[in-house]
Amino acid sequence: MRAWQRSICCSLAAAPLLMLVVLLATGGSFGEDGVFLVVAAVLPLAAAALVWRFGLWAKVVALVMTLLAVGGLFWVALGLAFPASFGDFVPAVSFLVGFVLALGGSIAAIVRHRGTRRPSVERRVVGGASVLIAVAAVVSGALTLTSGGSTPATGGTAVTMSDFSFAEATYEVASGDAITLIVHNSDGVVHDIAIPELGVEKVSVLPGSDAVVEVPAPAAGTYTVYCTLHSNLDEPDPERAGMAALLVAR
Ligand SMILES: [Cu+2]
Repeated sequence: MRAWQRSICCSLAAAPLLMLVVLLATGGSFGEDGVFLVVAAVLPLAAAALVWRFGLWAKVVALVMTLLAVGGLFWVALGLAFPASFGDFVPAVSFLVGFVLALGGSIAAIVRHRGTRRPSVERRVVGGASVLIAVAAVVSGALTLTSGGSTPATGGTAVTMSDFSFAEATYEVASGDAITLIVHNSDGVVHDIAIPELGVEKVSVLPGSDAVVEVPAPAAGTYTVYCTLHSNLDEPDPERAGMAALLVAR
């Protein structure tokens, strides 16, 4: 297998594998997310094996699979916004680099005639890609280590997020007074919190960090609290919405 093919495999497969490691290392359970991540890691490896083994048709298949990977770009865009979250940022960079290499490589493999290979160009591209991912990993690792572990905030209702859910199904607060939520994220990836019915816009919570969320005095009632990244905002029932909980004001 040629260098750029290896590089594509590694960077595309590394993204979900890295997320899986972060998920398990931070106490998350394997579950559906784990299965999804394993499948996502195997797909680029299978595509590369096809290209390596077979001829033009396999290259076309690889190109189609690359285009399917566009589906993964939504969380890439998301992860790139959080360099201080290793578990989001580094897989995103790795995936994006692998995607660009795969797209360019697949097209070049189909278009190019035999004997017009440019090994020196390929080597330089692959080298540059590796350096880019390594720099992203070092910078993001440093930012993640320095941003987490700050003095825990106090003086409000504690809300903990772990294993892609809220620790409690229901949070009870007093109605009629403004309240403060101290939101702690014990996962290895970014979560956020929003309470649309109370006009509380999403606040991001970095891995291992706290966020202080001010909630304007709620009237007595029940409100749905969402992590907008991992839930369906159109679903008021937290059981079905995904990463959501209830805020009950009495
Ligand atoms: Cu979340």
